[in-house]
Amino acid sequence: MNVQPLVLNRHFKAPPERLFAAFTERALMQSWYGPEGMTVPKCEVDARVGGAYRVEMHGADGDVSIVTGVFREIEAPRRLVFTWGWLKGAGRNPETVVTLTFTPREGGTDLELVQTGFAQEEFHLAHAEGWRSALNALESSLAGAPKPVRAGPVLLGQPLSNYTRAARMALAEKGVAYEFKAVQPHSSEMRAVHPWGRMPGLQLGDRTLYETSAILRFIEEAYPGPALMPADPFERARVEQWISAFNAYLDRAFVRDYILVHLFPSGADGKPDPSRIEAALPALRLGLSILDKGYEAGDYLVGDRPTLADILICPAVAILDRFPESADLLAACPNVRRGQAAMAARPSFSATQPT
Ligand SMILES: N[C@@H](CCC(=O)N[C@@H](CS)C(=O)NCC(=O)O)C(=O)O
Repeated sequence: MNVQPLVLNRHFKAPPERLFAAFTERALMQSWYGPEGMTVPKCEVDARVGGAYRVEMHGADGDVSIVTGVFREIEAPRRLVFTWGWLKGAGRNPETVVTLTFTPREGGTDLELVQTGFAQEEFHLAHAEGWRSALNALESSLAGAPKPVRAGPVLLGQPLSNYTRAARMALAEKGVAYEFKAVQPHSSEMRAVHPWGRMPGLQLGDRTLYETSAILRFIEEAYPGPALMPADPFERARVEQWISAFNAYLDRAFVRDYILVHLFPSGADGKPDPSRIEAALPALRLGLSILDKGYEAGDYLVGDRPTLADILICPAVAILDRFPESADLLAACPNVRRGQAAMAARPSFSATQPT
């Protein structure tokens, strides 16, 4: 089907150089790109012929659209041609081509925008609507009222906390730019996000989330990047099964009743209380043996790539390696060690290593 090109003309009270820069410089692009109401927390641009750009636009509901392309022609400040494709959001239209012409007139600039290559009429209409709104935003930005750059997510917690590390790993796996604030549990900052004062908590502008499994699911669904949940319903349920089992049984057996006894020793001479260690071993042994069976012959608990289950569990297992009784038990769990090695090789694991 032959869909007409989209042609928009608009006059701006700004010189061509300034307008040209609004399409080629990162900070300026963040100040207006995308329809009104959307913000641009992340933008990368390499304004050379053959160079790429990638703009991540966030809506008020947390919906994310990502547009990306490559510069084909750059004649500053008169003409700019770039490809335009959606990685996320705005349907599945194949890549289109945008040509911008900047003509000086009466101290300002006439901008002509031509976009070609629409596969369907509905994409032409959606882009016409989107560009009209975006050009309104550009006009406001040039007049000194840039879009607020909504802050990216902020994760609160402690680096050594296994739950905090799991949330950080999920953010890293998705390539999400986020701020990490190391705050103490039960501090006023932590309580502002988590009513029980536990770690971690996630701040999204003025909205907050707590409970690691909720945070992990949000990260999986709200951000692009590799899927951390399988597509198959049964496999998804198996991931949920491991998440639930970790929260209900393994975290207690591994972390609360054993690791914390080592990390916060209450015995004589500042050593871990041997009776508490002894008491923790049966549940630790049982948990590890169940986990060991769970891997079967694979590197991951479910399927052939990491899921939220591996991400949730691996930070706790990583700490088990540090203490004598658990290290001995781990030595007898080849599948857990293999799974752990697969996770430890990931950049998300090294990037979140507690120091
Ligand atoms: N159910 C919570 C558990 C969070 C949790 O227990 N976090 C630990 C750190 S790994 C914590 O805040 N400990 C401090 C405390 O218990 O006072 C979740 O899944 O996020």
